[in-house]
Amino acid sequence: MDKRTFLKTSLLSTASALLNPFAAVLQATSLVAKGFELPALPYAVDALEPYIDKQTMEIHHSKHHQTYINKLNEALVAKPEWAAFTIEKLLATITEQDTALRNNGGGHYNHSLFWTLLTPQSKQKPEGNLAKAIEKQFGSFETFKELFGKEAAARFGSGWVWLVQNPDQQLAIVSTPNQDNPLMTTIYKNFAGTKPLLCLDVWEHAYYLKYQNKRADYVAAFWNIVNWEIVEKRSAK
Ligand code: MN3
Repeated sequence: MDKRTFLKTSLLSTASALLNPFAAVLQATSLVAKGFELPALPYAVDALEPYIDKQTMEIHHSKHHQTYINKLNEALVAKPEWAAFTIEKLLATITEQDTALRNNGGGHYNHSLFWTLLTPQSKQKPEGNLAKAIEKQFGSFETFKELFGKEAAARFGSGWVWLVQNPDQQLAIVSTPNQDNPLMTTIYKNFAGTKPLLCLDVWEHAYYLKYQNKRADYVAAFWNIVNWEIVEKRSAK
C-alpha cells in the first residue's frame, strides 16, 4: 500500500468509525422493535370537562405522556436485553442506577393506567366487594376520599397517590415521588406483592392550567370522573 492509498483508506475508516456509533444506535433501535407506543385515550380529549379541561388533557396525553415514551425507548437502546420486557417486568427489574428507565418507564406506566381509571360516566362510588373492603379498611367511603385527599396534599412537589391492595388483601393509601410507583419492587422492597388499584397524578402539569395552585380542588374534581368499574375489576383479579 503506497502512502497515498494508506491515507485514503485511513480517512475512510475514520469516517466509517464516526458513522458507526450511529449505525449501532439504529441497529439497537430496531432490536427494540417499535418500542413502547402512546395508548389512545379511551374517551374524547374533552370528555372529562369540566373536571379536566380539554387543553390540559391534550398536553398531558400527547406531549407529556408521549415524551416519557420517547425517552423510555431511547433509554432502552442501552439495555437491549430488556427490550422485550413488558412495562410491568421492566419496572420490577430496574434499580436505583437506572434513572432514565425509572423516570420514563414509571411515567409511561402511571399515565397509561391513569387514563383507564377515568371516565365521563362515573358511577361516583364503588360497589360490591370493593365498596365493602373500603368501608372495612377506612370506616366509610367518605373517610377514604378524605384520607386520599390528605395524602395528595401531603405529597411535596411532584408525584402520585395510590389506593393499593397489599398481598394480605388489605387496602392502603400510599404516595410516591416523581414517576415512581408500587411496581418498582427492586427499589421499594416494601411494595412486593402490592397491586395498584387507583392512582392520581398530582404533578402540577396535571391540573395547573385549570386549578393553578389549588391541588385540593383538582382532587375534589377527580372523584366525579373515577371509573369505579375498572377499579373493581382490578381489585377482583
Ligand atoms: Mn402527568
